[in-house]
Amino acid sequence: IKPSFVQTWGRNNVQATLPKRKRFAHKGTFGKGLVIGGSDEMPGSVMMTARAALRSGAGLITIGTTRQNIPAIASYVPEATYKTVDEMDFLSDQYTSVAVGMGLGRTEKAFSLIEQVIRQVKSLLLLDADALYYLKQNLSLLKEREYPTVLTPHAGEMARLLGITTERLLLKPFTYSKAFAKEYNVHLVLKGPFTIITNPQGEQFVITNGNVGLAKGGSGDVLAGILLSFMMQGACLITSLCNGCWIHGASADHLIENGRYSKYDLLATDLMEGIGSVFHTFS
Ligand code: B4P
Ligand code: MG
Repeated sequence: IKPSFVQTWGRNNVQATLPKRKRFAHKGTFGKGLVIGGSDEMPGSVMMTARAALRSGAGLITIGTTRQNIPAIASYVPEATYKTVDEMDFLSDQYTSVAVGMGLGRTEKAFSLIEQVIRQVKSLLLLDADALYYLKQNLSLLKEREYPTVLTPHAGEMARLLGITTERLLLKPFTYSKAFAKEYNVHLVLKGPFTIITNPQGEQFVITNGNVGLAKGGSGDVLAGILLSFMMQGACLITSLCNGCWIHGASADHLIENGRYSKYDLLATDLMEGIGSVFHTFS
């Protein structure tokens, strides 16, 4: 048996690869990102994704959501610009990276939007939540994409994509991740107490920080925003994903270790202040 070693991505890796903020940079230097999500019933996710992206260094964020949602979201993320989902033109609008799926819902309209995004977006694309749900019946679309695609399932979502039970997936999460990433030519972030990141070549890293305070609705939406932001800021894609996952876990650890919150009361929106504190620890 050939042993396979999976490297843990830790603080030293982040220190060595974190994108630098150059003195004469402008907002365009840090990318133009689009977050598509939110429905009239679930406006919160897209708010958290967009705010987390801006808190993690993104230059410009546009939110694509329903018209009715915009006033509420804009009061939480005034730094973003807005488009209604009907106004978006994926072929002509140029974004460095796009994230889709958070709180979008599972209606025919949502699924049609997700399909358009997967087919037409010519940049880095992150699929989460309802976009992963849609993908189950449409996995072949991934093979047609000419630009990198990132999937961010938790174990339940990953098991569904694979058509197996969560228990079975968790017996061999590295093996299943590698096979899937290779077959569908995607970067895969399998979230959980240990988060496994795999690229289409089958290289893998594991993130072991974070804590059970993150086991609460919304923390995945915050992660999607951090990842989008790192994707927008360039660098090798797997490095960006590893750094984003590490910062997410470290933010939760920082807030709890410093007594700001506990594993019981930590909320996903609290992570926004943790992100800044973690960036402060890097020179
Ligand atoms: P969903 O509706 O899919 O939950 P969600 O909106 O995706 O939550 P969110 O986006 O905030 O969190 P996510 O897990 O993406 O839930 C629908 C159903 O799926 C529910 O019935 C739920 O019980 C089930 N379900 C959810 N997670 C499952 C799982 N892992 N296995 C089986 N069924 C599941 O992102 C959470 C983030 O927090 C990730 O970054 C993760 O790495 C981190 N995190 C969570 N727990 C952690 C821990 N103990 N330690 C460290 N990090 C942790
Ligand atoms: Mg989620």
